[in-house]
Amino acid sequence: MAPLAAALTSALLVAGARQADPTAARHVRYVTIAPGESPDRIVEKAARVVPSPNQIAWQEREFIAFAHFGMNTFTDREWGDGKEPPALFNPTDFDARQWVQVLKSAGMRLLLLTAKHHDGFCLWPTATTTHSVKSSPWKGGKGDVVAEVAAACREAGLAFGVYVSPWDRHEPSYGDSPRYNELFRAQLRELLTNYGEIAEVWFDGANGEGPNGKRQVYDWPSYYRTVRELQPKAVIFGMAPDVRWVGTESGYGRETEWSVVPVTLREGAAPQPGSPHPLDDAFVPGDLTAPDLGSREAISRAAVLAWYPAETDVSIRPGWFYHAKQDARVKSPETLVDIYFSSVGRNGVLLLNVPPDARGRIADADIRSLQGMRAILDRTFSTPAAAAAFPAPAIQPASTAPREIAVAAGRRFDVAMLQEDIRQGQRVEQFTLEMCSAGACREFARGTTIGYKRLLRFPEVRVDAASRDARVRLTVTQSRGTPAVSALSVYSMGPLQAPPAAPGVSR
Ligand code: FUL
Repeated sequence: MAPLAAALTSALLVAGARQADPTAARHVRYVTIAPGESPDRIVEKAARVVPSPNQIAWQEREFIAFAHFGMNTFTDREWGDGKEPPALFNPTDFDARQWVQVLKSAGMRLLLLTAKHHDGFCLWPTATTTHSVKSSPWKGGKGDVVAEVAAACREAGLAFGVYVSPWDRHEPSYGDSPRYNELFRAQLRELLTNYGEIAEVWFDGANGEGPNGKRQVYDWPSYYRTVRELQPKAVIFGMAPDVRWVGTESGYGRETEWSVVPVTLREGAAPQPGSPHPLDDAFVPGDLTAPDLGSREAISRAAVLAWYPAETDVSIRPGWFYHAKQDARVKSPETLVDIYFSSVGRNGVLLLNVPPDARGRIADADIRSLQGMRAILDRTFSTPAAAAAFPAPAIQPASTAPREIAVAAGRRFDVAMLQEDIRQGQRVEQFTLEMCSAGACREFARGTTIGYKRLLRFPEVRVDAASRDARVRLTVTQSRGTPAVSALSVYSMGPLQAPPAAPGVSR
């Protein structure tokens, strides 16, 4: 670690003398690995990969909402087959402001709406097909769900995003690849032009084409180009190089979650270092569901490493769409808190689905759970038992020395929050937390990766009422170069009821 730390520090100093941003020379969006490069060199390169400004804005939202709403809400299904008559779509009491009010008070910062699910029914009056709200009885065919939700978000200061399923079971041109690609781009163009700022575009990987089904070859780079051109601040999720699926729909991310992971490029294609989106033309959407994506072992086989962080999607109910029969199976506040710790607290963004019902409103059971979750989180995080923020190493070289924060006598805590300054990359591989007092230290928790945020729970630690010098000590025991830990705090939450096993999605 020492030679690399020295190299980084001197690079920062040299670069700092030359230009305003002292980190620019060392920080890159991706690295390529030549055959035969040593494991140490690969680790050193991985430590230099950092997020784009769009990825930073996405990560800092932490907790975001999904609203699965559409034809399936009215047919009581999870996947429609595209043969549903538009006449079925008819919310009786549609209220986008109610959605936004509920989700915002739960602490969510963006709302992603299923503008088109696999059944192909469009929630906006698209010019590309008649299979849309325009052909429905809702508001006499003059309604536009996307417009109403986008406006409600804007009004409340929530970011807005769209889920658009490339797989389309209704559209006749689907499978005639160039024709459908053009139609899909036209749909994107409408969504990305007519509804204000779009912060996230969600490209689902699900594709249920059977052996006799039509095979559509998606022109991903052309979809990315459309998004980049029309919404330069949006991140693209899933089948795209900005944000990856965490790999499960349970809400539980990996215990060790790296944001720097290997990505696959098309044979013969190269990244474009000068582009703000250097991987777009070469990126191949792949399966990133393996238990280990970013360890030293996993990156040792990579050809390209990129900043490709995890989004953890999960539904508050067993299904993604609303079904009245699942009203009693809404996840409890304690389960939601447990999920929060295992997603936001494991270097991910939590994307929690709260599906509006056939009235077009969020149901009471979901509201109650969200309020309960928020109350626990607020009670826990509003007042730390002890906290400190550390200066960014770009200003002051990072340190490998243990970090300590003082804790007052009599304090109790059972939660720790740690952050790395991801603008410097992700470097911490292992750390310990100890309680130190009267010349002795006792370990009370340990972990692996930190990344943007790490939350840990542990049996309550009590500081003696007579203690005068109690400190929480953080020691990074293994890292990729000099760690850049930016925050450490401890809180008191109290025991959570053991959450039941997460139920799967039934179709
Ligand atoms: C999956 C879809 O098939 C589900 O219906 C849901 O939209 C989920 C978020 O993504 O791939």
